[in-house]
Amino acid sequence: MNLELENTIVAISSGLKNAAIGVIRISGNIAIDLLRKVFVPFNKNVREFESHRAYFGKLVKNDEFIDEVVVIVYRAPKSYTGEDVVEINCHGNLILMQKIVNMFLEMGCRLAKPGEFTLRAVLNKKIDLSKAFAIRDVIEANTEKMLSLSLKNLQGQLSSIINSIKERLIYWIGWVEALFDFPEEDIPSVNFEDLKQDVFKMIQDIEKVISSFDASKFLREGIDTVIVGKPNVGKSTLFNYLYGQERVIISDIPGTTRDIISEYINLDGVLVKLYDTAGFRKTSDLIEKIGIEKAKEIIAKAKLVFWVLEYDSLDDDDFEAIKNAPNFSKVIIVINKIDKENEFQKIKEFEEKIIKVAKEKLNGNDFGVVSCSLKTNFNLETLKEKIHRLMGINDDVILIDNYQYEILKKVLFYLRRLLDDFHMSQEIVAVNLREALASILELMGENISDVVIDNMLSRFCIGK
Ligand SMILES: Nc1nc2c(ncn2[C@@H]2O[C@H](COP(=O)(O)OP(=O)(O)O)[C@@H](O)[C@H]2O)c(=O)[nH]1
Ligand SMILES: [Mg+2]
Repeated sequence: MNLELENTIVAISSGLKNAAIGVIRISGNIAIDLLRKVFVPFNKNVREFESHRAYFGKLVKNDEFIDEVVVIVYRAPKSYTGEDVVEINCHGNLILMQKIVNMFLEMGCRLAKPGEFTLRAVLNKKIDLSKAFAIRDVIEANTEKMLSLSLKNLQGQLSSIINSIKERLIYWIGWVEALFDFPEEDIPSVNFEDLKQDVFKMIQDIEKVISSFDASKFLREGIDTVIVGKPNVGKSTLFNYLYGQERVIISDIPGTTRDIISEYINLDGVLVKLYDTAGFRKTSDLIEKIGIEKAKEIIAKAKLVFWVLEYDSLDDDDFEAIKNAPNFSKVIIVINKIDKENEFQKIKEFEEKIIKVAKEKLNGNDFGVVSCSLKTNFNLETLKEKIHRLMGINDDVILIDNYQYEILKKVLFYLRRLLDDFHMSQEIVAVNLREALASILELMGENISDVVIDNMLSRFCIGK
């Protein structure tokens, strides 16, 4: 890909909508010269733009007044991109903002691609790639949880782990390669056991990050979640409870819900796409049959399944409902209507029976059990906690995306191979260390590939 780094780029950074204020960003070596041509400061004493200062004035092009604006100039290398950057704060009218952008295009700028300012920041080593991805995540976060975790990466959580591994790899490469060149007495008195121990620790650090991948994915993409069960157990009541309002018709007539109903729901910071389905039972009703078939399709791709049971009742229809759950999905077994039982002991016994049955009947799925009453709202908070716990979502999650996951797996591969082949030769150790380092550099954006560039340019918004 041709990055055309010599071009000065321009874009609207504040979003393509009308708002009180709009921000236009320009980055590149002619940015400040161009500003000089069209900006007239109200303070007559201003001769030259100082870095990191705001100037109030007007934009004028060929004697035409464009807008009153505040401009901020950041001189290279102390700017977001590492190049000269100008930020124009104008009135946030879309037509006006486009006019200003056009003005700069006519003077020789090029329109920035999405994410191109950030890409330049990476290429100019202002930030590393994990921080660049964190910036994207902060901008795109659609729940508080996602936001707080991406802010952690912005502050360097992931960067510091990767950076530490990078430095240790560099140290060990230096040490091993020195062994080739120098007699042993000139080399620091560490030994191969220390190297092994440290590689082992690196593997553990990376495994910890990788273990967050599923949770990262759930947070980023939302969780496809389906409520299944036989008729009348309380599926639609559960849907309405989680949705927070009456969305689905609830009745004691079995077979009330026939179509699939779905809504996006923010469950304590986690985005869930929740599906209510028709109850599973043998039926001659054509519409109900179609509903059940559709439900099976939804279950087949669900990441999370609520299997709703009614207290003290378990039969073939219950099992039919869960039969199509894929083995990768997590299952929360909701034993509903426990308000019908006064004796706590009996509820406990039923729960135990269900746990036993679940171990037999599920395909090894991770599952949790919650006994509750959707009528009296008893124990419903536990239900939400269970979702977080089962999906691995907690404050320790380190957000990574597919790209980072794939590279981390590569690093793991080389480090594990290093340990496996340790006895063979110093050369083999050195080769594996070097391969691991190359992947780590790729991860940090120091050795940036076209894949990363495409990834960044396609997944960022314009102006960032
Ligand atoms: N006693 C009791 N009744 C409930 C509870 N939850 C739901 N119901 C009732 O069970 C019936 C069936 O509920 P619904 O949500 O339509 O079940 P669905 O067919 O599985 O969608 C309705 O009359 C609900 O009011 C509960 O916790 N306790
Ligand atoms: Mg229903």
